[in-house]
Amino acid sequence: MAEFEHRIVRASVHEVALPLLKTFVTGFGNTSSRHTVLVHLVDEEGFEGWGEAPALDHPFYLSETTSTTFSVIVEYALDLALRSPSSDPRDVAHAMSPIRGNTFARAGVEAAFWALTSAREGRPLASLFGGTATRVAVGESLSIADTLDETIEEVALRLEEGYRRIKLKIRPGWDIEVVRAVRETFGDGVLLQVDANASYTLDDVEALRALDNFGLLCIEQPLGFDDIEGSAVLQRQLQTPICLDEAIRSLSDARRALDIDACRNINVKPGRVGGLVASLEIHDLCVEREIPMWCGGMLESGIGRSANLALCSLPGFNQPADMSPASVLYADDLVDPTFEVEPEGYVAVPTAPGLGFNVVPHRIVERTVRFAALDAVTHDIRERSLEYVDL
Ligand code: OSB
Ligand code: MG
Repeated sequence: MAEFEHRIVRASVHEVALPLLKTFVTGFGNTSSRHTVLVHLVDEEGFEGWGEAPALDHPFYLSETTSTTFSVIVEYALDLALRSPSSDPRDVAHAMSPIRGNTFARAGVEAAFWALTSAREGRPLASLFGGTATRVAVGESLSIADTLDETIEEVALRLEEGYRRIKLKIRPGWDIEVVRAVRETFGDGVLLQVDANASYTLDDVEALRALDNFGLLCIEQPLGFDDIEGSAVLQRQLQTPICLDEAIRSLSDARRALDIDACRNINVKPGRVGGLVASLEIHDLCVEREIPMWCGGMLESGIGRSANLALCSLPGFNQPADMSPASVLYADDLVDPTFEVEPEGYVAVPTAPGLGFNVVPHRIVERTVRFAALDAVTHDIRERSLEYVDL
């Protein structure tokens, strides 16, 4: 890729408040406030790259939070990335590899370098990844609701809008009844799956086995967030494929899980696995082992979603993605125009180089609650008053 070094003249980090329309309710609890972290790079020729590090505000999905992500990027990840021998995202990912864990932080920085590289080379992100699909089948991930009627109503709306798959969030006490109600109302033709977000234990095998009767595509992360071994024990007792989300935070986690049959389906989120490079490696592993896979979501803004869409253009992403557009989640998006779901349930893969969408600088500036810029030469952190946030 980059044969010669392009100097980054500006690197900044923004914590941005996103206006969530309603509380997202899952097996790990409620998400009512959503701040995301953005990385912005500008090189000496004026090319820019945006990346998103979409950890949640709280440490109840995984250990990283918006705050830890912001700090690790500002204090460590950006400095290592800027010392990389080249700005090729693979080199950048390697340069950040001394950082243990903190996958969202590393992924956000790496994503900005991918977008920058794409802009410089004038090639869409999807083509840099080697992806060929021009559109991505999408599904919705439905929050746990107060009543079954509410869920039925929302499923009806999404199916009418064309969404190609429904994922119901479940937890003990909100599982078999909601799945049965959706199957009884909409029939067996609907692609349906559930996501427990680590809210069951091996003592709940009977409740989970009861779900085998509903022809689900998968049961996502039934057991503890890091319980790969337990998942293998459970998979032996279930017909429905287990899909791992939380428990796979690297290529080696994915390999370990597949080696012991802890899952037969994988949800790939670039933030969770440490970046797009790791996502591509997990993709290749799943293709080699013929494991169905799909791209999950972290309620990203259009900035993070655009990289996810490019990733989904690869052939191994053979099940619908969690890709509800901003119109479902937020009052508005950080990109404009943003994407919507086409009537047949697809979203187009961006074709323009860079992010493939135009960011709206004034929305980012207005919603930035924490900001830091790195000195381009010394990499010293220059935390500035928010009054000076400017793009
Ligand atoms: O478990 O897949 C999950 C959102 C935040 C954290 C974890 C998860 C989710 C979702 C939402 O299910 C998917 C989306 O981004 O649309
Ligand atoms: Mg999940």
